[in-house]
Amino acid sequence: MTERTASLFDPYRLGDLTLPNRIVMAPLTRNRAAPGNVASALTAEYYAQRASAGLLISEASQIMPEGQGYQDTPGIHSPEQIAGWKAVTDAVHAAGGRIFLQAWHVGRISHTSLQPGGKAPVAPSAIRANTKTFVNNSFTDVSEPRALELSELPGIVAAYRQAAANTIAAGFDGIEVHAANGYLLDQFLRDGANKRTDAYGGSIENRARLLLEVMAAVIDEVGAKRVGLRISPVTPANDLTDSNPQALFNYVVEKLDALKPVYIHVIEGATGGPRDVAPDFDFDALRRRFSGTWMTNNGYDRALADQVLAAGKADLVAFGRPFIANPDLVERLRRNAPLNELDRDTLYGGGAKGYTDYPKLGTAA
Ligand code: 8OZ
Repeated sequence: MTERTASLFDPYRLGDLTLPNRIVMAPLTRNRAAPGNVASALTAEYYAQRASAGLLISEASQIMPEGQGYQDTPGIHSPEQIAGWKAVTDAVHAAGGRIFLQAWHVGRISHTSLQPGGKAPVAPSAIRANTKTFVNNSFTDVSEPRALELSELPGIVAAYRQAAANTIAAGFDGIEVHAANGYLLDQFLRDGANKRTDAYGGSIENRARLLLEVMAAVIDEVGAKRVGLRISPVTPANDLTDSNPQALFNYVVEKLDALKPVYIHVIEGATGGPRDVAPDFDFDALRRRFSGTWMTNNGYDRALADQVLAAGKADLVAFGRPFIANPDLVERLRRNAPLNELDRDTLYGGGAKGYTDYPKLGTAA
């Protein structure tokens, strides 16, 4: 018998879920939450339109008020937010799909105008990032953060645990912990942003401590089969640097393997940008350290996805921007059909335009 290599269109068993294909919709920030940072009926329609993906991952959603860094991003901490998301997950399930929530704390990538009481955003250390966020309808420099006290860290872990419980209460199939792109958990990991001298700073073991505690708490709360993780080992996003990302992420992935999250989702390269920003970084070294599902992302098209699946370098492939403009991306990839073009002016904020109005194949534009 000849063995056929995996295809994007083969089903895949992820924990207790059967995905009809290997195509994942990556988390995509769209800044369209209703007042109270609640996912709206339009958001339910948007995700339901994309339910043919093997798995949908929601846009990043703050686990607590302090975790917000951009205007109009949804949360997963209030009863209204849980109810808003429940309507989304119901719509996705009715359309035959599966959806994880991406749980987010921005740390220092925020602005005082979004923080409770107008206070400083929180971070591992009081070091401002040289980057901008989107508040009051304009791009604005992020605020100077304050360093979290050691005594506050159990509260951060508890907020992730509560967010995981809320995620399941909202009907999601699982939760993805966002440890990528220079946000709070990534800030703790990296020595460019983490200058702490306590048990959460200094050595790689110490810098990885908060992430590993969060993962252990979330897994304890909802079960490892419903918990994934996103990392971006080499991205320069949000002004975050590290002296030795290979050693750091080799350690992180090795430790995570013992916790058995259902997947690790890796952004290969600069988020939304070049895949080859760090040509010497060995992503295979990470994969070798993890026995669970390996999900890759960043700049994929069908040819590249076919190639990594055939080579056994990934189990699932996440597509980001192509899913914004192509609700039926799965069918278009299957047929090698042309893709709709992305309208960059409607990426962040606004209403249905550039959100729920991209045409499917065979329907009028
Ligand atoms: C784009 C705009 C704002 C936030 C990320 C959550 O990079 C984001 C994000 C992306 O992970």
